[in-house]
Amino acid sequence: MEYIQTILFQIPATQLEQASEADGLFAELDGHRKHLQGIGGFRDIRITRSINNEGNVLVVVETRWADDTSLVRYETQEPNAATIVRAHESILVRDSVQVLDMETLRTEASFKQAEDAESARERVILPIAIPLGILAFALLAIYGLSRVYLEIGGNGAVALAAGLAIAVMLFAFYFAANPRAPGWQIAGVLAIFAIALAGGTAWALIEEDEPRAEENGGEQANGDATDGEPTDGALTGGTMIILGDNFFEYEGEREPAISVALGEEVTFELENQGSATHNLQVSGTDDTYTVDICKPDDSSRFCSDPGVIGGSQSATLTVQFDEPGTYNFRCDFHPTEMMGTLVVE
Ligand SMILES: [Cu+2]
Repeated sequence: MEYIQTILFQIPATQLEQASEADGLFAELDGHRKHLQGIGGFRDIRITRSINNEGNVLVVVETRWADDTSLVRYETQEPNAATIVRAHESILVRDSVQVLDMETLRTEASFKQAEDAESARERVILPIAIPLGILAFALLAIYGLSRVYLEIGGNGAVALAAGLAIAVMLFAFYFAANPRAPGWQIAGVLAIFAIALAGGTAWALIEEDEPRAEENGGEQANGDATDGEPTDGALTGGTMIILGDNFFEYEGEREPAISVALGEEVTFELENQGSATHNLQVSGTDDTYTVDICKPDDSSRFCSDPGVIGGSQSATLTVQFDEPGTYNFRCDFHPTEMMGTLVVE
């Protein structure tokens, strides 16, 4: 911080010659410079004048000081620049003398300091933060997308991946064609993608947890139920079929196609995890459902036992096929929503 005494005054152009004489005002200010150099805290004196050649000439005398006490001490002692100027008041424009005490707000050096701090931040922090940010984003994208793809599965995942690839290409094309696109557009696209990705990941993780818990339950039931039963071979997974509101689920798959070994008696555990009433009727040999609500003792078709399964109730389904083929099954209460197939081979 620097303190400055600024003296402003005007000299009529007609008096300039007199002010410049050997014993004139300017010569006296020149001499004052030597005096200033002996005063503690003094830094610099500068005398400037306006460069218009007509009318009054504005003169500025500045003395610079390291601290305000040096400046105040200087101003209370004589001679000082103000008393020298005032001694020549007769050649000045009347009442034109102003004395101002000022302090420096900004200097080139202080600007430089601020810039250096900023460029240091750019030099050190950005090269680390940007790659780390990109890495984190990429990991989130890889992890989240893989969760979402796994959860969707099959053609849906292929379609989503293709759609994403096209979207990325379109955005890349847009920003390549518009290099002056404002930053908020890029940030907006990234933000929307990040939000969608985070949402999709959360959804996939939640969805994934549920069937997984059910699968574990199914595997346990499998271990209990299949002990001593001749169900090896075509039955690849557990024997648990879940009935929900309103869907069949087998090994995490909705509207499942379940393999059954030809000629073998297979018993499935049916667990109604929904709150609605459901059941399971396997279509007859002519691939039709001729009864509204099947009964387990109906020899023309396989039916859940009991034929009506209340919410949170369990049942069994025992099948044995002598003909290979695909046999449809449904819930009699939700025949258009709950269906699946038994693949006998
Ligand atoms: Cu149902």
